[in-house]
Amino acid sequence: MNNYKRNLITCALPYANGPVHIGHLAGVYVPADIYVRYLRMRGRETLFVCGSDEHGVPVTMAARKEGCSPQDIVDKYHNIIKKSFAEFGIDFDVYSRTTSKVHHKNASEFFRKLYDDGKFIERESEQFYDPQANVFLADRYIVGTCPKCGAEGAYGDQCEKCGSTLSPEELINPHSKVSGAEPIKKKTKHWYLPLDQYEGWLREWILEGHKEWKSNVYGQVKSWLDGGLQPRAVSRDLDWGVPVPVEGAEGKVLYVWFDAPIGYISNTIELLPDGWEKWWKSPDTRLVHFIGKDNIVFHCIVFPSMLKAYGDGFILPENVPANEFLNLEGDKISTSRNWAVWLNEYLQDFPGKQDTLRYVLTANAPETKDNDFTWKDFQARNNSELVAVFGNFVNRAVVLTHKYFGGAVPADAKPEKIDGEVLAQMPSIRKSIEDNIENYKFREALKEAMNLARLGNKYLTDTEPWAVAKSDLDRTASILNTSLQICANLAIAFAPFLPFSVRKLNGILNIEPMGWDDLGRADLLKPGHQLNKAELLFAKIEDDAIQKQMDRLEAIKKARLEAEAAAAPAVEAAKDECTFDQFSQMDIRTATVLAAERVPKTDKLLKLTIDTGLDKRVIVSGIAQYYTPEEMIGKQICTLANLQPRTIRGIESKGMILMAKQIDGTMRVVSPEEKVCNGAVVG
Ligand code: B3M
Ligand code: ZN
Repeated sequence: MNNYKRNLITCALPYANGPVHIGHLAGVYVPADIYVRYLRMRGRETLFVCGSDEHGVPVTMAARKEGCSPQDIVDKYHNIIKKSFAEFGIDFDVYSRTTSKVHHKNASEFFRKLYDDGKFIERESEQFYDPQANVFLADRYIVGTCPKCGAEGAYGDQCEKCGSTLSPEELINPHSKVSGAEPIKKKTKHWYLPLDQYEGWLREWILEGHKEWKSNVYGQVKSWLDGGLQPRAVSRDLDWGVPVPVEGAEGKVLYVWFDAPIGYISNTIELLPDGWEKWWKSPDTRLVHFIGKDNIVFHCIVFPSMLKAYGDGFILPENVPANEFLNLEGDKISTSRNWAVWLNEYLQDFPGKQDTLRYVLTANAPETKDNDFTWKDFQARNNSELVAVFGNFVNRAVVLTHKYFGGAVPADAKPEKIDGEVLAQMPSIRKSIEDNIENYKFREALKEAMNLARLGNKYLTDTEPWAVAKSDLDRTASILNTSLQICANLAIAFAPFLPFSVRKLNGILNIEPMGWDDLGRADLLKPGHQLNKAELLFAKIEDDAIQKQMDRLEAIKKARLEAEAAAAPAVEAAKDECTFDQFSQMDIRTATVLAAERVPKTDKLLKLTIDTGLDKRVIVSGIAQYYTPEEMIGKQICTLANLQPRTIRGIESKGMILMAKQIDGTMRVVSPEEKVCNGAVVG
């Protein structure tokens, strides 16, 4: 355990532009909650801070889509999100919002101090502007045809259809989402935080000082730093946000990623107006940010640089255990495509089953790589782990105690070696749970807790107290005593993970919640202690409930595919019919590019030497705009091998390579899905 006096734990502030889904829960909120519950059980002074992120373009976009004001949007979703967290037992000390008065004042003062201290640079730049609506346009507010896949409605920063990252300049027929007008470029002034000035300091603090950070986090920070940091604009031309508190900054607000992390501080101030400083400015406080991988740069580079620039004793995060992403049934979770399991909807379909979701999301947490949530796995883990192992064990122990001993914990009347052996494993399980939680390995920690339940379940199966009871009640008493001690230990081991079930278990065992230090003890329940009646901790999930969820997703996917097909871009007109013979006359084969070089004095041509399996030959191909020679070398391609040779720029070209031409005219080579031998006939 660390030696800090207190722990300040924050969770990324979710954008209040939609409800939260299982991806949020798995990546950020459940792990943070487990961690906080654990620290509290160990008697550590801990503050758990979160709130809604209510500024920025995502909110104004949602308002436009739903035809209401940004304030309406954030009011609606802030409440839905806050309720979902409470319902799932994510036990924040404060859950506030960045539209609060306290935050506006705090963020504004924060900016002003950096401004007064000369920490910003001012710069003019050209930004996209809607000449009809007279507003500057964030990249997301510019839409057009995707140059990569031809989809309509691609955004200035990304095409949601093909996933390509774009810049507004690349869009075909760009127009403003606000008025439909074609955007123009216009000069505007903004304030920048010169991150480049913090590079050396960041290197030393993280790359030298925090080699223990998770490799995904450390690696991302390293590649940002190795790439060189640029000054970052901290203001925007937008009418929604914290106004820039500087004269001559009308119509400008703080960039959402500048104000949002300050929200952690504001929300602490709101909760503890007189006591917040010890949480943010004392070296005795350990700050840990729980976030998703897309937030790493902001929490490891931008926000720390802001705090450093501010000075005044602000502490920096001691760790930033960011997780990767959770997919849903093999596809990326997406709010705009409605590909998600929303927490509010989940609870309508599975009332009371918060812990099942907490369990499955932790058991499958995307801690080191992206992971997939499937409804079948959800059902299997509920039925064969929670119900069949943990629930079944507790239920058997309690029911048998009622049956043979009137529900009173029996004395350890006739111990045998196996009892001691089983109980002796508890301290090492405890140690393993601790080590894993303290290293942010929650899925491993949960597995260990489940191992304790497995141990108990197996012990009961091996000792068969129901059979022993026919001849030896003293021995039965010992078996049940041992089993009940394990049950009580389970109520500690699972408490950080499954708070609802543990509350129920404590009720059944008729005990108060215990501290972490009691875990591993074999005398938690005294002989004679009266249990309450048995109740099932978990209920089986039937096939039809799972089918219903899968059908829902299937319908969403089908609707999307149909909509995409309807909106599909025009393709080249169909060609005339050909006969099979005509087709089979074409000798199409796989080949590997051995060498590639530009044909001198042309922009378009590459000279490729390829191995066709039949021979090695030279092909001149018009792909230099799409591929560099280096990219082509080693690639496996398909070639029309029996095309009549032609001389191009004095080079004899034998055959051609197969290319897919997209509607914008760009080309990609056609390659076998996996490597095959050269000379394989394609047809
Ligand atoms: N709202 C981004 C996100 O949900 C953002 C986090 C802010 S944390 C200060 O990905
Ligand atoms: Zn696209």
